[in-house]
Amino acid sequence: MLTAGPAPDIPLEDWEFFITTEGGQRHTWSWDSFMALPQAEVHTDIHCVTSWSRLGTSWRGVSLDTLFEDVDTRSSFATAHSYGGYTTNVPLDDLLGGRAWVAWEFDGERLDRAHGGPARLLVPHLYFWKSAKWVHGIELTQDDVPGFWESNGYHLHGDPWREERYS
Ligand SMILES: Nc1nc2c(c(=O)[nH]1)N[C@H]1C(S)=C(S)[C@@H](COP(=O)(O)O)O[C@H]1N2
Ligand SMILES: [Mo]
Repeated sequence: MLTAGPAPDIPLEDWEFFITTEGGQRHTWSWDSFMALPQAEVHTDIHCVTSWSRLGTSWRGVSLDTLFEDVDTRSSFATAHSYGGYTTNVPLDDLLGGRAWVAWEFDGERLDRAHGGPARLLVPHLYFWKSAKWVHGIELTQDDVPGFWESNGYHLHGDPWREERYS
């Protein structure tokens, strides 16, 4: 599967990234404060659950480790929320340790709207439906709450090497 619903249009001056914790704290970044964070270059393969893989893609963005630096949480799970309403659940451990980014550049160009611009989640070690396009923020949860595709029969975790496709 590819994209559910139309691509939302988010002007950079309205864009915001949030992380909310189980205790009710809300951390937010404007586009400018997000761009002022340390930026990472990522070279990786990506795998869609239905058919395709793309080898050797290049991205630039901010590591989730950077965004979580000041976040105090005891949650084990996260739900990524996208502009437009898409959600996907990921264990918090899969977002940390240099394995996930909020990416805004693809192959040297600004990420275009069709592919999730201004910014998308990039979690390349999981199936690509976890890489939420038009990402708005991360909600931390104590329980693993199925997101959009996970509620429609796809796997809660989605590791391509274990072929975790369907639940
Ligand atoms: N917001 C949002 N993100 C999404 C999706 C979606 O429907 N909505 N589809 C997912 C799926 S199934 C895939 S394979 C990739 C497709 O990304 P691409 O359009 O850049 O190839 O986005 C993922 N992220
Ligand atoms: Mo997909």
